[in-house]
Amino acid sequence: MIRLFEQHHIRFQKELEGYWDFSKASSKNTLPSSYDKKLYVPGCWESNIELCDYRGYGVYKKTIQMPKYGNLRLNFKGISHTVDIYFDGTLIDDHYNAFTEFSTVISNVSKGSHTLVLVVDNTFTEDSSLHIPNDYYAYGGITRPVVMEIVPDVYIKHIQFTPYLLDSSWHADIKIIVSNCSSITKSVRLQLDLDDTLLESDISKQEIDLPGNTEKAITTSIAFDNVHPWSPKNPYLYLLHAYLYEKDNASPVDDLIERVGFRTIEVKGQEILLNNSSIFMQGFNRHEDFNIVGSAIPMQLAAIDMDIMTDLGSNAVRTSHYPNDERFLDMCDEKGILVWEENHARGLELEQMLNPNFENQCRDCIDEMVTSHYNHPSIILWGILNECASDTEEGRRMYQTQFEQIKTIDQSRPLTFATCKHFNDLCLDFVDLVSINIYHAWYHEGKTVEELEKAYLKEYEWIQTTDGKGKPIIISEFGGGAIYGYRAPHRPKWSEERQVDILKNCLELYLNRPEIVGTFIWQYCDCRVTDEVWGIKRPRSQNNKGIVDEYRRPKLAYETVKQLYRNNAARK
Ligand code: ADA
Repeated sequence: MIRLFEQHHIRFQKELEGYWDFSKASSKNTLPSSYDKKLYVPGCWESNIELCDYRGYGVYKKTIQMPKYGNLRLNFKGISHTVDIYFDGTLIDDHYNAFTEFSTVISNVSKGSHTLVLVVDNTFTEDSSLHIPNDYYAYGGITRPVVMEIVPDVYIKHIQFTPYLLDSSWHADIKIIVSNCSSITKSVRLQLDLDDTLLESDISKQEIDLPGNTEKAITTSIAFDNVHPWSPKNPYLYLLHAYLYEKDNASPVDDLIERVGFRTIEVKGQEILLNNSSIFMQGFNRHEDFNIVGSAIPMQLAAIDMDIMTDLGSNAVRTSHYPNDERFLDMCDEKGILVWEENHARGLELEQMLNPNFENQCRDCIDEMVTSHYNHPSIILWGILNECASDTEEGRRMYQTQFEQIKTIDQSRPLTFATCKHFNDLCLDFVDLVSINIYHAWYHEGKTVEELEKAYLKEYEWIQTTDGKGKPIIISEFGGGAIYGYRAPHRPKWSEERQVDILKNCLELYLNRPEIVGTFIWQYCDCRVTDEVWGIKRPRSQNNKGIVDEYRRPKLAYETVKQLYRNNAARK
């Protein structure tokens, strides 16, 4: 499955799902002469028993059929974590980061068979500043869908839909990026409809001249009558369909469908407002990890996660700590689940942020995340740099650069980041909401609600002396570890009983503070961690703070969280 909705009625599109030839390789430049395995794509190579802890280079090969002569566009939704792409033996592209999509266009491809070879690398080297030994696993493989398309010389590359209210009626700014992959100037025109109703707009009368090998942004603003807003309770979605016509052609030569929702999100005082109504986000931090399939979670299993989180009474999810599979975001759009999506980074100290690749790799991740996920109404917050060096001047410069980059693409969503630099953070002026990761009952002392409250208030009062003063607060991480099946009457750490106590006391405090607008439990499910460095710190080489384990088996705390979240939802 490519998306949860059709994105093209005109453009040829085909997912390259199925077995690909596979071989390990000793380096990224040694293409194998033979392939000894077939691995299923999408998938992690760790799902193959002989590769379950393989860290190295894996070469995938697929023969593809071009049904006709034309421009071949390859769209890679996620390859973990670095890839070199060869087409008919020629290196045509490369990409870093498992969690963001990218595309490449090969012009004038003949009809018939062609060979696609992907050299995938999940090693830990200086070249990788974000995929490092960490408290989650850096899988290897083609972990999200690969899609082949045939596009005309000028095609629709992106659509950005920004809804807003003006005198209580809905409007939207619409930006359409068209790309000319030929070397000659082309003249085209565009047309838009919403759920098959033609949209009258100035762009449908515009002839657009596009020089060879350039892109152009075409913008318009449209007023909409009688549309239903998107909200968690009524997640109303519309299909925005853009058609591209070449000069004098009566029929469109390309199209792109985006699914959109009419909603606004803003921070006012110590509240976060969705369509001018105050909301409270109660949810989880969710790693994309489902035991035997690793990070390559098929949608049937992602749907199980959606059902479990909904059953628990949660209305929000944080994509800790990287951009998520867009099909999961499609599910959040349909189910009305609120999303905090963040760029890829976890717990990098200044020395790691000073890796010469770090700033460019963050820049590319942010650009790809915000551009490709822009239209999801469920995404209400952009986050960056979880628990990085926001307590240093050099780190502050990088936080500022990244927030400014997001704002050049999207001014419609509030910004935040999860800090653990308690009493020392230097970056609270950059955010619309202050988000803190606090583990008083786990890493630090403090068991009773009173002790937790004392510790929380001390930090809240400090925040009021900084640029975070008066801003809404999100408790972006809190919780404790529990080994599934470990029960002990004296409620020690790692027992399920202790996790109940921690979450009960934390939620009783955090759900009842007026300045707190969100709670994200750490974490939804147990997840595999990198054996290097983290294996010794994490029993079973898993981060065991899930409410369910890596097989989605509920722990004792499941019912406690369910009751507290559901009661809170009923009150709000
Ligand atoms: C941090 C981090 C999480 C996880 C958590 C833990 O807050 O953001 O990714 O590592 O600690 O389990 O300790």
